[in-house]
Order: sequence, then C-alpha cells, then structure tokens
Amino acid sequence: MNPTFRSFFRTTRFDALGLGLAMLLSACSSGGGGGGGGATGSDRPIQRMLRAVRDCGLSTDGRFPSVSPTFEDDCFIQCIVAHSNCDDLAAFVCDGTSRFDGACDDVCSQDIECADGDTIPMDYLCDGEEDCSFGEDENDCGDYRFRCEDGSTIDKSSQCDGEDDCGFGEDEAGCPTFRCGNGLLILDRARCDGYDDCSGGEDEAGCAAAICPG
Ligand SMILES: [Ca+2]
Ligand SMILES: [Ca+2]
Ligand SMILES: [Ca+2]
Repeated sequence: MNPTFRSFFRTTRFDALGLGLAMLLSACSSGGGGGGGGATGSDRPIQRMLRAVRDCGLSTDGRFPSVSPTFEDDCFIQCIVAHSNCDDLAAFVCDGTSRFDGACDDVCSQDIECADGDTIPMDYLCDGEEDCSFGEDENDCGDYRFRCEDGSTIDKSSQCDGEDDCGFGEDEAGCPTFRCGNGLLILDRARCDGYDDCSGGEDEAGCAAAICPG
C-alpha cells in the first residue's frame, strides 16, 4: 500500500523549518522548472508543489492534508519545486531528501535587510515579533499569521486547530467542519491527518497517497 501524504509531511521539513521573503522566493524561482512567482494568495508554494507532485504521477487523486507552512517553509518548498524535475520530486516525496537541500537551505537562511540597513535572520520574518525597527518584517504576513481581535497575531497553523489561542476564541470561529457517519462534527483540518477522528475512519477516506517506485 502506498504511504499517505501524512508520512511525507512528517518526514520532510515542513515542521522543522520556518522560512522568509519575497525577494528570496523570487531568487529561488529563477532556476526554472515547476515553480515561479511569489507566495501569494491561493497559489502558495505548497500548492504548486502538490500540483507538481500530482502532475509527475507521484500521488493518487484525493485530498492532501491541510498544512500551514511558515515563511521559511514556503521559501524552501518554492526553491525545491523550482529546481526539481519529476525524479527529484520523487526523491523528495518518497525519501524526504533532495539534492537541492543544501542549496535551498542556504538561499532560505540568508539574512534579510531591514529598511534601516540592519539585517535579521530569515526566520524572524512573520514570526509575530517586530525585529526591524519599523516592523516591516511583520508586514504582509497574512499567509502566515492570524490576527486576533486584540491586534496580536498567532501562527496560521494555530487557526482552526481546536485550541483557543487568541483568548476569546476568535481563531476558532467559523472553522470548516466535517460530519462523521455517526453525526459527530469534527474540524475539517482533521481530515487526512493520519488519525481516525471519526469512529469509522471516514475522515481518512479519499486521501491522496504517494506513489513511490519500488
Ligand atoms: Ca519578526
Ligand atoms: Ca487555535
Ligand atoms: Ca483524521
């Protein structure tokens, strides 16, 4: 049986990295291949990567797990996809490694220059703390941060995760749900996460699986 993508997401660095900045994303994408463009709106690097994986015949049809990559993750993913052919993507998906790991790590761990000339590490971008003197490292972070009513921000991955992170539950308001066969409502992000949240496992049905050689 093919592995589902939960194992892919757990063995690659989606949780381990935290990445940053449009100029680096464009630098990453200059190598041609399957990538291109910045991390904007609905066509984020993770979605481009999953599309490329499917186009290369490396996954079955079905739903991918929900993930909320950080800025650094997105830079790394963008870099990998921009440079990878289908064989490279197969190694990345099936083995969790890429021949571009080192180069992409280098690109995505560069320091970023603030407006005043100071530099900050890439992983300070969109981390919720203003590290540049004008706070520009926290601008345009809507893909990575959720803004609570009190103006503070939390990681996007904490939105709709079942925990009240804002204090008044606004990060858990209006979250999409999925109804199990027995009527139980679960959070939609629990689908295809590798755990049976419905007693009959319906939330894990119809999920994409990796197609790996051998
Ligand atoms: Ca910051
Ligand atoms: Ca939450
Ligand atoms: Ca589940």
